[in-house]
Amino acid sequence: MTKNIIITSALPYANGEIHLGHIVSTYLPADIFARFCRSNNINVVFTCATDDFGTPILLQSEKEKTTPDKYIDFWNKRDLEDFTKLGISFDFFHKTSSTENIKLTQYFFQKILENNLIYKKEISQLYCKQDNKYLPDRYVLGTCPYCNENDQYSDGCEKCGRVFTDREILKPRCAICNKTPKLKTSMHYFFKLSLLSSKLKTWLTNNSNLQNDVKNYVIKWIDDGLNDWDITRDIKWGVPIPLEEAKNKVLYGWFDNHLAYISSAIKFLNDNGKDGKTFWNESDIYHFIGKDIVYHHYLFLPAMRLGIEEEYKLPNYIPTRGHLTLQAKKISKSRNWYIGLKDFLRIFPADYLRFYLVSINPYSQDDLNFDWDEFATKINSELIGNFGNLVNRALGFTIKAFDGVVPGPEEFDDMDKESEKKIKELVLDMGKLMEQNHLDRALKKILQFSTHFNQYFQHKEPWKKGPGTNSCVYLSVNAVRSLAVAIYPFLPKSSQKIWLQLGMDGNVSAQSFDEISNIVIKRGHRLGEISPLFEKVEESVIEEQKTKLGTGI
Ligand code: B3M
Ligand code: ZN
Repeated sequence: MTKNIIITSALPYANGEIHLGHIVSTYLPADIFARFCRSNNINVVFTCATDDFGTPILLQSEKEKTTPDKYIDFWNKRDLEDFTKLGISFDFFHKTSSTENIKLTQYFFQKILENNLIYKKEISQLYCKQDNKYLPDRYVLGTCPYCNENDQYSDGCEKCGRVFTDREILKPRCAICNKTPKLKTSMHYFFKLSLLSSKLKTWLTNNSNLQNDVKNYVIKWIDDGLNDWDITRDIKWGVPIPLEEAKNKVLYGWFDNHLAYISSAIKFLNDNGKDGKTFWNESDIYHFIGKDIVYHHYLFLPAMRLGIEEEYKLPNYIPTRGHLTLQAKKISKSRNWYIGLKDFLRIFPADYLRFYLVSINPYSQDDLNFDWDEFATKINSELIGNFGNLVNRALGFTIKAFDGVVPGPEEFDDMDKESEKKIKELVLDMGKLMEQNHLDRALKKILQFSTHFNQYFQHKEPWKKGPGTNSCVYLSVNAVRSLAVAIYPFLPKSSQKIWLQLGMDGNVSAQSFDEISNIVIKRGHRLGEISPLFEKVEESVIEEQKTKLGTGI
């Protein structure tokens, strides 16, 4: 691993609350990875921002009779609040409408233009006479020209992932008044994506860090032929095109939004006395995304950086994960088939959600399902019954039988030796998986480790105070310490609680990850005060949650 790592999560639209669907692919994996890297003494910059521009936001702020500025400010604050409650540890949460991002976007536009990668073309655009406006992107609903899915917006299809335009969508209708729009001409700027096809293909092919299955279908899109990309919109809400002749036009949201990865990271670094641009270019760069925005991150984003001669480094990794369904049905806000993050965290601790979502979330594009019963089972049997049980038992017994003072070991028998080996090997077992982003599998290793120690404790029966009791207590308490450090990236709050119960100094977040496998707690160490870490999830509470779905409550 290198010394500098930049981590970004896909930017939430400043348009409505964060729900569980957002968390699973992007924010949680990125946070766990960021915490893991920090524990490895790497300089991590983990940034995100709200995605402020574009038609949906303009549309919604119009509906709510407020200004887009006020509207996005509200959601920017609210999103950060919600993320913080979940323990998402952004170093900086900015905005795509920030001065820094507007400047950087205009700089990219100008540079790409100078490099002859932008041309102008008069096109016909859908225009609604009733509402008196051009209707880009989400102002138009219709049928996907590739897979025939109905009720898609004119900028791309949620079902098949293809990106298209309002001229291509079938059976278009105005999203404001539902009337069929007419065509009207307008001058637009196009980015020569097609010209960059072979460069993009080379970059994708040579980058062995990208997940192969995603890479392969993106390469297939390139082989099928890329369309040049219309980067202009005839609306007022967006980054102004820095040309006198294009006064009433703005740049498309997907031209500026991913540039906020760069502008936010650099601002944060510059504000903290570093040279942000140099840091960016010397870092390993990770953009965490969900699979619905593959096209934008594997084509538009690298194409723009290639278009200015890689003045800003391209990503090394684009960890891409699947969608979340809820009780096996598609998440939908309008049908109230969704769970808001804030509401969830009113009822359950953040670490419960983190535990469950990681445990069902592989490093792949497979879709995942949030299931209330499975959630309760996982928390009650794995987190509490296995992990929490070991912590409770080992520490509780030390308090009861040894007055909270850890005894020194006796000579180890075979079982003790095997357990000592488990401690020594834990960091290797899970560290590699964490580096490779297999977070679910790393978590599984931790649970296997605590299963082992539960069995060991049970087998040794220290409450009988026979020979070997001291070794058992000594090793079990040390195993709990290893667990506290290992579980930190996943369950930051609970791991700090364990740390305090162990009577350790400072903060568990300051522990270096390779210390997981050291036997640090020695004879005579005094434990802190203990209390149960977790509370069981009651069936009645789960049933209540289920009834809230789909009822509009
Ligand atoms: N704002 C959210 C989405 O399409 C979009 C991501 C931008 S990442 C640069 O899911
Ligand atoms: Zn209309």
